[in-house]
Amino acid sequence: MLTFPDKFLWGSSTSGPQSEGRIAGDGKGDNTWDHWFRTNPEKFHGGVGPEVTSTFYQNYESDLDLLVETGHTAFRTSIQWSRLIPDGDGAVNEMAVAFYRKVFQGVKDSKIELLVNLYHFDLPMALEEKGGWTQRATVEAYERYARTCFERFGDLVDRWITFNEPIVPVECGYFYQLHYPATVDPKAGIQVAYHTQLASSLAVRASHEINPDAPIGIVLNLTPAYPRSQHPADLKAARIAELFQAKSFLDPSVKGEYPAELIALIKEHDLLPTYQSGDLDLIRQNTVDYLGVNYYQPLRVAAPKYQAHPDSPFFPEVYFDHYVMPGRKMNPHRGWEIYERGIYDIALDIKENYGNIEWILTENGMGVEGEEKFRQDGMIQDDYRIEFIKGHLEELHRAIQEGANCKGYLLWTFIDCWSWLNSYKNRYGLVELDLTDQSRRLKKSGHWFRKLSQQNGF
Ligand code: BGP
Repeated sequence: MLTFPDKFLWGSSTSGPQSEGRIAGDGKGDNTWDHWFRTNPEKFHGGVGPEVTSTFYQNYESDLDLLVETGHTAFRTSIQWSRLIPDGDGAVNEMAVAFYRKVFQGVKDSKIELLVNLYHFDLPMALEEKGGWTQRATVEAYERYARTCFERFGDLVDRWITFNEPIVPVECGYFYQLHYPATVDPKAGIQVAYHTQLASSLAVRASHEINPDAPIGIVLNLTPAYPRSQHPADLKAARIAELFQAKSFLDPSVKGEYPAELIALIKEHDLLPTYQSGDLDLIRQNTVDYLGVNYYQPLRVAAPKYQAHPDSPFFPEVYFDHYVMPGRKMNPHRGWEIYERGIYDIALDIKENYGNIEWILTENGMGVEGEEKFRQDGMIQDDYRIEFIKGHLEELHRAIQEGANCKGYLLWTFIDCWSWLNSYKNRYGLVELDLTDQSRRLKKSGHWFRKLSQQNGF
């Protein structure tokens, strides 16, 4: 039996844009996903957009009962900026305030620790139309939005989160064309990354002013970059990949400063963002109280085989190739590598290089396409998910024994939810969602998770 520390948190994560859905008259404004689905529905798996998702807006009361039934002692969701402030800046939608207050109160009444994220890839379209995160005005609007959240919900929220995986909209929006505005513009991408960090630091400052007792953190998708070999060229590739992928937000968020090598590389490509005097002091003075870590799969890299064409726009992959390790263990239902040991390595990195700051594993999970095929006697028999969770928990437990400061494990996700361009392709939930009538049914893992939480281990 592996027993976790006292008061270890057991729960799951979801986000507003992936679970709430929209109904007529709810006052929600468009975010970039609503807009993009209207103009380019073909980009979304199966032509399924963000309109309905898992109807949490209507069904939250019975869904909160399911949190209890599946043994949650912690729950993480996000406020949709475009629901609270439909135009991104300006008037507050009071219906949204009422909705979030009811949800948060319900979570509190169930004695579940509540983590609330302010931003999960969902920029209000009105701000995107003015240039989005490339503009300093968006940073200022975000700070006003964050302050509104702290003032309106501060009495109900246990832990705040400024951003979820902030590197993802940078990579996907300005390099790989997987998020709106789906462009290739490295200069804009780096400006966006910088503005996002600045916004996060401003939110930390505001939160400390308004709710000094509530910890505030940032959620990063961390993985060490594993080099193909110990060849110096592979080691260099891994070091640089990690600078872009992880340290670009990890260092300023936790240490209050950017790695000098990252700044030098960006300068070399003439991509330094515009900034104002005082910004770097602000980042230095407003570091996070704790860290959220999302971990699904490792990043493996090798030295680049080819040199980039001089006319090609800058990509971080100038410095590394993605590497497929022979014999890797796969989740065949999602196409991602499974490498449980990654958790242990992340934990030790945080312990040794980031002051052993308190952290929570805020996402980890196994996506499965076509999960209906595992139904037997009316229930999804997701033993593969239980094994996946156990494997990662063993590594987490080992790290905690060695002094890692991890306070909880949140699975992605609670009820199967809609996921960006993948829509409902990959199911992750402890609870199955039937898309034909939106009914919910516990999976085998939902029952198992309750026991895990009750026993504080397995
Ligand atoms: C994470 C995101 C989540 C969720 C998850 C699963 O990176 O934070 O929002 O989407 O990935 O992704 P997918 O459905 O593409 O497998």
